[in-house]
Amino acid sequence: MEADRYSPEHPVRFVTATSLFDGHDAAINIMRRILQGTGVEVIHLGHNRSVQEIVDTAIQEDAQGIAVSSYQGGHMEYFKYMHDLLEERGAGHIKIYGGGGGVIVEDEIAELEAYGIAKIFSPEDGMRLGLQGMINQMVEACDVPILELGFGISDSPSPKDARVIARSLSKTEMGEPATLKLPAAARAGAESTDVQEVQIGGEQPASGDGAPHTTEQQASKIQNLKSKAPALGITGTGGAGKSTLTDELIRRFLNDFDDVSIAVLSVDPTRRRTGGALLGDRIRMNAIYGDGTSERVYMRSFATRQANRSTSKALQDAMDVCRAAGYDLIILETAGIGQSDTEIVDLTDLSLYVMTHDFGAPTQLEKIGMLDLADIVALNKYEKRGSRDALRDVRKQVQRNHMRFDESPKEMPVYPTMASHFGDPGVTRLYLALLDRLNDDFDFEQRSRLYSWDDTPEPEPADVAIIPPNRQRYLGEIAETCQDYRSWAEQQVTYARKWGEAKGAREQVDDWAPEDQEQLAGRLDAMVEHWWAKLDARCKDILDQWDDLKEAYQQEEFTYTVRGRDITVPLYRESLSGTKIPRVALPKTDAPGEQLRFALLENLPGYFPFTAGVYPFKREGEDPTRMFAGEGSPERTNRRFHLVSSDAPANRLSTAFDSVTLYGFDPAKRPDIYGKVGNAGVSICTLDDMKKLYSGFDLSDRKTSVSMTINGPAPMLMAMFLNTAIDQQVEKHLREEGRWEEVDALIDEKLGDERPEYVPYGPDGREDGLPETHDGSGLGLLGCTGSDLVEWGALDAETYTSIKADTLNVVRGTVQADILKEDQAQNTCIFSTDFALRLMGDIQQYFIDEKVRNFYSVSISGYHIAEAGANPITQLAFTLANGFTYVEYYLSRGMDIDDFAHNLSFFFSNGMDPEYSVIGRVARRIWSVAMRELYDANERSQKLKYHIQTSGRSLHAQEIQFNDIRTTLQALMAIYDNCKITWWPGERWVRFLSGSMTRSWPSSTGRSPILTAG
Ligand code: B12
Repeated sequence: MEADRYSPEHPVRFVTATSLFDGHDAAINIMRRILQGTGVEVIHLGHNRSVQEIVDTAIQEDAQGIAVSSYQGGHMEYFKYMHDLLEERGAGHIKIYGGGGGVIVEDEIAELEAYGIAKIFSPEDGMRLGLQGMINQMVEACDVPILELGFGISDSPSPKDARVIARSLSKTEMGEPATLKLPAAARAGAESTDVQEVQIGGEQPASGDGAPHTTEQQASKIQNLKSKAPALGITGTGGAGKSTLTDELIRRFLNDFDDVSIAVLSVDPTRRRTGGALLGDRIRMNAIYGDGTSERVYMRSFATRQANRSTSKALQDAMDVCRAAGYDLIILETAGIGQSDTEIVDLTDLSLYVMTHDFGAPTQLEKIGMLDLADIVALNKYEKRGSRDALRDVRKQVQRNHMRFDESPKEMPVYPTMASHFGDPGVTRLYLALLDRLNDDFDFEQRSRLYSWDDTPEPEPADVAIIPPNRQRYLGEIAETCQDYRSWAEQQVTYARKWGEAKGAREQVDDWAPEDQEQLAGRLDAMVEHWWAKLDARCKDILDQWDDLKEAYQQEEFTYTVRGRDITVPLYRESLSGTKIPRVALPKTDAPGEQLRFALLENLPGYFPFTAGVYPFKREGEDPTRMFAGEGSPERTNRRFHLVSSDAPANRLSTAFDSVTLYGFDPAKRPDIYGKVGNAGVSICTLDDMKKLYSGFDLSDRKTSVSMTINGPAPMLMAMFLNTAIDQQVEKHLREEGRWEEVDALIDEKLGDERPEYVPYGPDGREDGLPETHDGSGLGLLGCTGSDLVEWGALDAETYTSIKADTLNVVRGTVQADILKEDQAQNTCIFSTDFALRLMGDIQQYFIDEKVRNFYSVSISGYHIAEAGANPITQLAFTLANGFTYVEYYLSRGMDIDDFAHNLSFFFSNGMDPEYSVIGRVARRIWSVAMRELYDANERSQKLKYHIQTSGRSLHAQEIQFNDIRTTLQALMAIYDNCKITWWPGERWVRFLSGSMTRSWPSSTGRSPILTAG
């Protein structure tokens, strides 16, 4: 039974996040929502957060607790480091909570809790306490007045010490006076080292209208301090991108000036029903973290603690605290609630209103009070359709509001921006406008070093558009195309049925021989002719050829052609009891309507619309499996790859990278990185690592195929992979030419002691030699490349170029590289989505130019979308939409559909829901119809190829004994649905098979049944 909700007596604040290089945010999202529902103010940082970022945040936000999910391993180092850093910063009172399903095992939990982590929740805790029960435990333990929890601060902290400011702000927020001890030297002109005390907030009641409520005397004291920092108020409609814009403005201030410091105060509403709040602005702030930045930027999130008010009563005091501390600029960001959110104008010196084109009819603009009051307006998300018209309307409205009819609307302080685009000139222009105002109206005295009006053009949406404006309705068009095809097919089926009926009646007239036979026959002939004439030529062909096709599939063998190669396969399998079972069966119907319905909507495997499969038969001689591995060093994983494929006829490898690699970082000794190196994946950060990883496997062999689960840094890893494949062939060539010894000596001479080695470390330390099946190949060019050999005169450029071209032509595999689903579900994003998409386009273009024909440039993945919470239908909808987005983008770059569509592959999750039994069929049909009917693509491009991975989410601790059965059923369903390959990875240690097991579990065969991983 779910526990009752605990009601905190005091304001409780938590920072929530997932750990570094960790995109598993589903769990923490659940936990933070329940925390909010339990009355907690949650400062949510999202995924992939370093210990430093979380600790800085918890201190600046004066939180009682931190809650982190950690699924990527390295949790021992991570949580301990967090504890140590908090202690070191005098913030040991902040309690740390965590969880990570079955990844954090019992002994580790005990060790962490003994170290000082308040609690790590296991799946067993979840079962015992329920979700609410776990949250209650945390909230109750943290339900302590924050002011009673002391920071360990030395006697004379710097005025900008985050802990002092944090606590002062907490005091003013509670209506208590905050006393700041400031060096008198901070006062203009003062030279003494005396300390002066300033009291802010406290006894005097709030004025209620948001006016300052420090006493006059105090106010003048602050005034006297060096800084009368101007306050910039930023408000706007929800979803307008205020925080992203704020972040981009801060980034420009920080880049532009070495000594400008900024305090950001951000306000979000408290939920009236629960008393909790999601303080979500920090999640968009990137510029405020980084080396040395924490001294220059302080950020604090406030909840209104009183629903329906967008600014907290304490804000004026809060700004005074920041002024007194010496910040040069205060930014106050409030949630724009309703159209009359104009309080910010009273609280700040300069105000910025952020809106988008999405305001409805132009008359609505007349109701927006901020268009009357704001000093500057930003029309953000300018790349969206309709923004140009909106800009014109807003400028007109501002002109009207301010009666500035003698000026052009273009002169109005309304700036189009696209804050989510890196380096957007619109944001830079807005920044310059703000800077001008700060300098002109307040003594900000800072002139931009990096930006100028002259060098910054107006933003141009077309420059950033991934999909050209005239194609933005593509998803609608695809839906219409599929619906039209369906309607057309249904209509053709009706004609065929009627034709069949007429033909049948005509035949009966012959047999029956009625009196008016001749007349009837003539009329029926006309009817037969009528319906036949209505049928489309394609449908006539289908009906004409039905019997021949049926006969062809009733022979012993069938021959078909794939890319010019004839493949002959048996058409029957024999059961143990001797029954001959056809591998493909046509529907047993003579009715033309039914025949046509089958052919148009289902069809045999290998025939449009490929519902049953894209090839006539399953591939023989290569199992639909991949050997999945990745742990520790490249050498260790290489040994593993050799072991798991030792007796396989084809080397089908699948690579799991560690989370440090997944996020494009280098391994490092910093504890929150160190613990994750080589954990749950292989650590690859150089070309040499990649060469070692696949050494002993000929990547150009037709029987070798490699898949790589990498997305954010996919372009870089792909480059490493291709170079590995090329250098392998260079080495092979030199050996075949009998020149290897000579070149080997040259490399020795060039690299000396720096020449890298394959160092096989195993679980027991350094091991000797290469794996048994490793022929020593692929290691010769460690430390150098084929092009180095050209430079050193050891290889002629022509030979190298031809080896390169041949290799690119034959190399086989898949790189996941799907950035859209990263943005939606898996979160290994390291660049902006636009930029990452452009990189994907570059890679696809390279594949076309260099004729990389046997490699999938992307694996468009629904798996992660499903595992993050989608049902089978939404999984498919998002995934196909993403696939079509790539199509549209590549087309917009001028690529021909038939040059790239065959490089696209798909990847779905199979769970237990009934829809999973047909997910492949539905996907194939939609894809092929859209490809043929809308994009005019050739047959090869119409074939959607996908693989399935069994659902990790469907595995759980409650019925752990059924997990294997579930997985097997899912895999079976996938095979029945004719998926290209099913992921049956081979991991020796299925420690995390269910994510709920609490100890390492060596499988008895040395090959695990199935390991789930994305
Ligand atoms: C869902 C999932 C995914 C989804 C994540 C979607 C998302 N946005 O969150 C996707 C498919 C994207 C994914 C990807 C990957 N995954 Co994954 N994933 C899982 C899975 C199936 C479930 C994790 C989960 O969210 N559980 C739901 C939570 C609520 O339940 P729970 O984990 O049991 O947690 C309990 C308690 O610990 C507690 N709890 C948890 N956190 C917190 C926090 C707080 C504050 C509190 C109070 C309580 C609490 O709540 C639960 C109560 O019962 C697990 C396997 C499994 N079945 O557990 C693998 C698993 C975690 N993934 C794994 C791996 C390796 C990966 C990848 C690295 C694979 C790869 N090579 O690409 C990627 C990396 C992604 C990334 N960006 O970091 C491994 C980790 C192995 C390891 N560390 O050694 C696992 C264990 C699977 C496996 N067997 O290999 N994954």
